[in-house]
Amino acid sequence: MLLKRVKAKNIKDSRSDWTIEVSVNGCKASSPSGKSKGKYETPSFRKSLNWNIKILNSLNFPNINISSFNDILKVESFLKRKFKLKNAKQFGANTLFALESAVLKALAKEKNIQLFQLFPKPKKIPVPVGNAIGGGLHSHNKNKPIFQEFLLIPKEKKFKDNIKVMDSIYQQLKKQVQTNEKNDEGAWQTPLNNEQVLKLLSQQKNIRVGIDAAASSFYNNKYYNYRNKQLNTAAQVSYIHSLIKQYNLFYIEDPLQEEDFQGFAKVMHSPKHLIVGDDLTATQISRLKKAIKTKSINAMIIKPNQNGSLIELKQIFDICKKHKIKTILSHRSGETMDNALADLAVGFGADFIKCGIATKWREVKLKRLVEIEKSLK
Ligand code: 2PG
Ligand code: MG
Repeated sequence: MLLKRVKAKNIKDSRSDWTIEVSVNGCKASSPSGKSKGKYETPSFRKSLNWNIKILNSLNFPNINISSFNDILKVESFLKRKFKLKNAKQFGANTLFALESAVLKALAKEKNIQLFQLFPKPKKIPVPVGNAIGGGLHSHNKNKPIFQEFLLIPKEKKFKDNIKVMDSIYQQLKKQVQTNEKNDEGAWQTPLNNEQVLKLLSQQKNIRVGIDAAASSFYNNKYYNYRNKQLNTAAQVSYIHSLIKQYNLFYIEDPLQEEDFQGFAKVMHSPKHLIVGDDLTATQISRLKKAIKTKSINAMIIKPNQNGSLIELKQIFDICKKHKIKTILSHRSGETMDNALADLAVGFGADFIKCGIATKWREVKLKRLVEIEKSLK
């Protein structure tokens, strides 16, 4: 396939913020955007959204022949040469990710196969990690839990059944959280505090419980700031340990702030619990390598638009597999209607996918996985 007709425009995401949509040979792809952004994320755009759109629309791509996933490297090399970049990511993570996904969609279309089939032997369907109740930066009510996400991780065999379980618990929770407002990711907003929410969740049947503390968002001047208490690092580590024990937490994302590899290592205590890096690792190879060296995590959030390069994303999956780090491919809090995340999760062989439970932007990804699961049989 020759890379022709590359166009870009701005579209609104689920938060009504502007983001980029790229089309290649008529196939469209877009990038989401985050709010609780990691300090080490690749910047979304080179100069600005509008600059990237203008440049893409005026760029003459030479004859780049794409016949496999790895050929997107040719697109990266072209951008590097053209804009004198050390790394194609400097073109802007959101732009690069949208461009590369659009290239892959166009290639799949030309080959008359589905996006996930561009990858070797795609077989495994990831387990969903669903945000049921929210607090932190994604929620807009006055009294809210400090932790950003309270997550449901079902344990049925089939993806289709997993989302049924998630959905029914999500609906039941609506009655118990004292509000029916949804936050940025479609999770219920609530005036309850961390422990009250965890208590509710630990009473649910057939489900594992998780949190994304997003601890950088309430860390200030060496203290973790809660409604009625301030904790130093040592106290935060014991607090997290006590929550793991009391509420039988299976999944704990960003329990400490994004610089604290040592703190994460102290939280790690049993392979039965996933200690997940998100802001800590920021989908960067160098951060992942450091986390491996310091034994800080046994699972990693991977957000395509936090890096930009799908080639690097593949390397990240490979490193994780080699070091037995579980992988969680993840959406952002500001999402688009693009469902490529589902195909990428299957293609890369992700262990989990975090893409919410409710609202149309999240549902398109879940539905796509149900479709893929059916077609794999
Ligand atoms: C997170 C993400 C997605 P954001 O912290 O895991 O849930 O949030 O996209 O705002 O960075
Ligand atoms: Mg997170």
